[in-house]
Amino acid sequence: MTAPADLTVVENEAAQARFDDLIAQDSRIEPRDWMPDAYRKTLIRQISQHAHSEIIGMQPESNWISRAPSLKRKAILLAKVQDEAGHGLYLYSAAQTLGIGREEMMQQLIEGRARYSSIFNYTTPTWADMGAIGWLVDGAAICNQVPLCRASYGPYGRAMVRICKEESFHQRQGFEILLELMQGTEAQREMAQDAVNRWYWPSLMMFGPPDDESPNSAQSMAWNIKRFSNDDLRQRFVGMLVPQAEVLGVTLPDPNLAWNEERQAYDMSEIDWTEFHEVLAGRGPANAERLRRRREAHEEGAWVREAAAEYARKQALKQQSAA
Ligand code: FAQ
Repeated sequence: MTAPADLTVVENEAAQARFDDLIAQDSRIEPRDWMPDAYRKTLIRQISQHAHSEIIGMQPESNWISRAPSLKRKAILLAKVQDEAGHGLYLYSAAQTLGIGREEMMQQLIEGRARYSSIFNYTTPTWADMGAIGWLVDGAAICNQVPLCRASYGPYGRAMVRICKEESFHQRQGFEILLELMQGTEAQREMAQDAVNRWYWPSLMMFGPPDDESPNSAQSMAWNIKRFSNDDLRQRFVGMLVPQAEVLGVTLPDPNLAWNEERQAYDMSEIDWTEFHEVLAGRGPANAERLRRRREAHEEGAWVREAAAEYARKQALKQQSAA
């Protein structure tokens, strides 16, 4: 008879083999399936960071809701910022299926122990920033996230499908804001170009460090979580931007941007990775402000969470007594 300890080893090996097989077949891993601890941890890391990015990412744009230049623009911006909240919720739910609680993730965020995208630590001093965020930030998000629709973890991939559809509308609304400004007065054109100048490089940093300094990429790609490397996606993004910049009439702020016939890709200047690391270390233009505001919002929302929990408790009691 097999000893229980041996049985566990055998069971584990079978589970690992089944997992490896699903990955090799490019199939989906679902919450009920066995998965290696490191796979679970990587997903919790990436999905929670992504969820936090959506929630913190509401702040730079919410800054302009009360100052949008028309009722139409205000309604569109409100809808977009609400969409970002929805994206955060889908992603927190996907992370919860991996065994981490939402409270724990939120606690990590407000205590400054969690990462969120570097891009949301930049300020939005002008209306044109709403255009640049939509065009560049949502554009980069789409480029990075469309491949994530095929991520091997089912709940993450499915959340991404819906998110990408909405990001596509966000990107277009940003493009349209910039187009309108570029067709306006000299001052409006300057404002649009200035916003593009400020957001271009940070949007390229959204894709993460260069491939040879990206500790997580190789394993995430082997697990079919990431499908392309950070540099490949960044390159693809620049290739998408160039013709769009021409339509807009804006200049991308890189004097070395040039088509390389041999590589069939754009050459570009070196990114200022010192700036990226400074922002990641909490020393970006708005890191402190973003966390302060998130903490306040969390405290202000305490009564809503309490009321919802109490309502759920009463509903459960009602159902119990009915049964
Ligand atoms: N900012 O080894 P890698 C949006 C960290 S879009 C901060 O390459 P990985 C939509 C990384 O976490 C923005 N940290 O890591 C929206 C890791 O740290 P760790 C969110 C960064 O995971 C638009 C370390 O550096 N999108 O929200 C950044 O393989 C408008 C080493 O890096 C996503 O999260 C960065 N830019 O690749 C909302 C997409 N880059 O954890 C509102 C999903 C890297 O080891 C308004 N995530 N780091 O301590 C991903 O695709 C990946 O996680 C990457 C990083 C590509 C971000």
